[in-house]
Amino acid sequence: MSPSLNAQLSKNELLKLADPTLAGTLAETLADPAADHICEDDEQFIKFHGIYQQDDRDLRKTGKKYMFMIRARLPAGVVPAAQYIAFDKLATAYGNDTLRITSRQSLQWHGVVKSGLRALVKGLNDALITTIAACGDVNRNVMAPPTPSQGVLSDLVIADARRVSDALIPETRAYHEIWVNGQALNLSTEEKQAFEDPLYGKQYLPRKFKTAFAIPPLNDTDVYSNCLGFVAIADPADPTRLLGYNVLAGGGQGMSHGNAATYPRVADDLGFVTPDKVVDVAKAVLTAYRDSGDRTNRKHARLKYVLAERGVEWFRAEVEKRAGFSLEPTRPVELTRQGDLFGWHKQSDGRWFLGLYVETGRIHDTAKYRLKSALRQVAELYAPEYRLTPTQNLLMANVSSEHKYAITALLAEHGIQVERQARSLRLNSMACVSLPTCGLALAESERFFPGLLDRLEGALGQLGLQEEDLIIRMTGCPNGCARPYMAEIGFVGRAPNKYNILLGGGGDLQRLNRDYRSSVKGEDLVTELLPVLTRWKNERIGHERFGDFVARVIWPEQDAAKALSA
Ligand code: SRM
Ligand code: SF4
Repeated sequence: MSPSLNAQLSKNELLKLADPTLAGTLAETLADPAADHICEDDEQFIKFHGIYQQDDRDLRKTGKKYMFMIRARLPAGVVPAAQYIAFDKLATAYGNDTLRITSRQSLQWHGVVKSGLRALVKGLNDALITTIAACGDVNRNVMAPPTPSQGVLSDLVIADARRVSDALIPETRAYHEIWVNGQALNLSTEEKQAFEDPLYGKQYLPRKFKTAFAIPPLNDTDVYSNCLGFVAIADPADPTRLLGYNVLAGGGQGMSHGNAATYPRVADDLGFVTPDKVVDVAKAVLTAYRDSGDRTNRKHARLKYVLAERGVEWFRAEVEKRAGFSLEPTRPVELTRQGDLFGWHKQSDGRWFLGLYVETGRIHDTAKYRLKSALRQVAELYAPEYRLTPTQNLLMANVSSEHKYAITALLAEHGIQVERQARSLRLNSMACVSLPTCGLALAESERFFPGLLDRLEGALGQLGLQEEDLIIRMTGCPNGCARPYMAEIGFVGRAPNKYNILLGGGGDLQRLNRDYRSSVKGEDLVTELLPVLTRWKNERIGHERFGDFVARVIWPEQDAAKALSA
């Protein structure tokens, strides 16, 4: 690399170049009982190991209380019972006694102090779960439809998601040495600098990279919001036969307030590939991004900006060149709705699965609702497979008829109903973690959202709209971790207790919403929405969804008002 190019690289790029093994000084700091936190450079390396250094923001006034968040790598969100039991125990022993289902079908442990960090990560590895590449400038947790209702096709797609996930894992030995063997990587500085990952090279990716699979007609993985998407195409004559996938590229959500050069984006269609080519095409997309993404400005480094600026034709040609084959034309397909199913449903193999609503994805115990204890006991007694959904909910899969009633009874004893668990507006909605753990939060999200939904439910009840399907998402900042820009109603944190309201995403999660109001106080959000909800009730056509009504009626009005004032 020329000295001038080097000078322009962002700080993260220089760090990766200085130690491509990603070991940093993590082993040394872990071995030091006096250290309660890791240094700034290691904060970047440790992300590639699936870990974030955080501090409890509720306690900042009295000084920084350091702690760590650990994220697992769980392709398709599949968690066998034995692993779940281990996860639960680790959360109690080393975390804040909760587990958090993420918006990408993974699990997080929060509130882990440094003295428990290695034990937790080692415990996960002992349960045969890795955290490598759950964060960092690499391919993240691969999403795939968790609902077993699509039978054989689900199994095939989950298997492909796993293959892609495995093929895109970085190869550094640092992770294993530090967390599993509990020792430093035994290499000199020169040897470390000489390391080169066969796929990622020395500098890994310019930024994070996200992959998801979908099975039509469901879009439960929000496939258009991912860097790389695979939409399964089944044989119309035999829906159990997987013909291949439409490949999408260049979706993303994150943006920054007041910076028009950053924006959410819906992915473009690249073409169709057969299942045997899935890994090759994933590698081709990833390396095309590796070599074309912006490494000077991390706010402009995601794949979506490459697609937006160089165009889909250029990118497709680049992918085809690297893959060594041409993509066939995209096949016609329709994704119609989000898709989590709640309550008991029969699987195609005669067994059952139960969809459970998990408020904001937080698995914990309260006096009346002991979800954490219940999930642990069900896992111990009946060993179903747990599956995490991209809307932060949980499925218990592969349950026999004889266990179905016992599980229902056990859940009821813990205050959990399996029928009518909540109204649709809650079931389809989600909020990001935000305060007190997220270092980037500008406003509350997870802790504020349930109360907001209560008030919204009240207002919808007065309009007779309480049973309507609505996709509502909230985040504590514009980074978009709960994918708020795809929602029918999105609330995005702007400052403490202030939110932007965005309206008009589609029920099929293929259309971005648009700004409606900015910097609204938390207590005024429902009042701001009431006029447009009332108009929806009075002016909708048939069963028109809220997002479609906004796009049909409100957006043209906003455009006309803008044109007038211009
Ligand atoms: Fe996220 C950063 C939590 C899904 C876009 N995200 C963060 C951090 C790690 C804050 C930080 O960098 O210090 C948050 C940790 C909070 C905490 O205390 O746990 C965080 N993101 C989450 C999770 C846990 C939200 C949740 O409530 O479920 C999700 C974990 C998913 C997983 O298992 O891998 C999560 N993040 C997302 C998504 C949704 C998705 O991927 O489908 C997005 C938008 C999609 C996208 O990437 O475009 C997302 N997170 C971001 C961004 C903005 C990136 C950008 O391109 O601008 C950041 C900030 C950053 O990377 O600098 C961020
Ligand atoms: Fe934190 Fe913002 Fe992501 Fe919410 S959206 S978890 S506040 S980074």
